[in-house]
Amino acid sequence: MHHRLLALALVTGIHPVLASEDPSLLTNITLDQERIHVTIPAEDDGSYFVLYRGDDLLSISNAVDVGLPPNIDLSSPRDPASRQAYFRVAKIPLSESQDLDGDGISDADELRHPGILDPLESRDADLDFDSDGKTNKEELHGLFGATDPGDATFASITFKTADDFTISASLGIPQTVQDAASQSKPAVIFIHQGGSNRHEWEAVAKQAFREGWVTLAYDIRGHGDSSSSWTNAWYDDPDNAPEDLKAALAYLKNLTEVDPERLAVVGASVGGNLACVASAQYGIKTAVAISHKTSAVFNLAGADSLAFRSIFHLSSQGDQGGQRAQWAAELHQQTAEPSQLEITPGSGHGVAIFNTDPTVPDRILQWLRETL
Ligand SMILES: [Ca+2]
Ligand SMILES: [Ca+2]
Ligand SMILES: [Ca+2]
Repeated sequence: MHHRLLALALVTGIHPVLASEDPSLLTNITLDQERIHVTIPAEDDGSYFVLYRGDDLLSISNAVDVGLPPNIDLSSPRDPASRQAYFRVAKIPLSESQDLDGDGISDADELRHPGILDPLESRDADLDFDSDGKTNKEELHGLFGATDPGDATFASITFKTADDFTISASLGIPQTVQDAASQSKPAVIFIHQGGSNRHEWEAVAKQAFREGWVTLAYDIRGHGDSSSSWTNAWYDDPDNAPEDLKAALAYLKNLTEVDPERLAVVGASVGGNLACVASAQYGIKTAVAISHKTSAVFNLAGADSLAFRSIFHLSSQGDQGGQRAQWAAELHQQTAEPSQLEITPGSGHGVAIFNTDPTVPDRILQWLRETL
């Protein structure tokens, strides 16, 4: 069954223009197996666009998608039961925002918080996405102005490793509507470099949390609040620090909120080495490794050959006289698609490369959006 697009009316201001009178609009309608897509080339002029659907020409009033410029791709599921459907697109100034889902939060406020709020989902208003005790609606309608509904307050938790170490971690579980339908979320583990602790990843973990992902940053044994005294064995002993990561993965897989098929590990230095080990041996979906080292990866894995896949490799140009960049490049060569390599300016090590180029975390987030 195929929908016949009998008419697409583009409403700009008060003047409806039938698509059939403007053939160029029809080039912006595409069909795939599941959905009808309407793409709109639009400048950001302070407006948003709504795709309405109806069963007859006189009542095209069911809002099915909402988007902001630029790159507006509005879509609607194809309904095999109906042979035809009518669509129109409305352009609405953000300053005259509607409340399409009637949840008491304007479309404009919902569009400004993607991943947290949905202008077509009324159940999100009374959720507390960031678990700070205030609902999303209360945050946006605060007596003294709006507060941020996505500012994670991570819970401090501990878990045990198989060899009986106690690992301390920061855990974030975003509260989203999917919980009600018991749909599980992707999860991202963050691992710090040697001599540091889990808080080095806090800013990036907060960004990941905003995406609606469960986040877990832990202290490697002998670091931060985790147990045991300082030892260098965690650098490349396969029976040491890898146990922490295995326990972290087991902990997440045990949470009903987590989709065990969509796990990522992001790490710096020894954390990056562990991310590569997890890619090859622990069945995770994707990884990000910063300032990692080829020999240490193989030592930690206890293996002579490893099949890496889906890793974003990063190093600064000058770290350890350029050796770290070489190792990142050679591990990139050994990684099955998707694999990405970025060599940043300067000589920073681990998360210090964000000081030289503060946009690096954006690309880490983008990598995770595409691969997790
Ligand atoms: Ca709303
Ligand atoms: Ca809503
Ligand atoms: Ca809140």
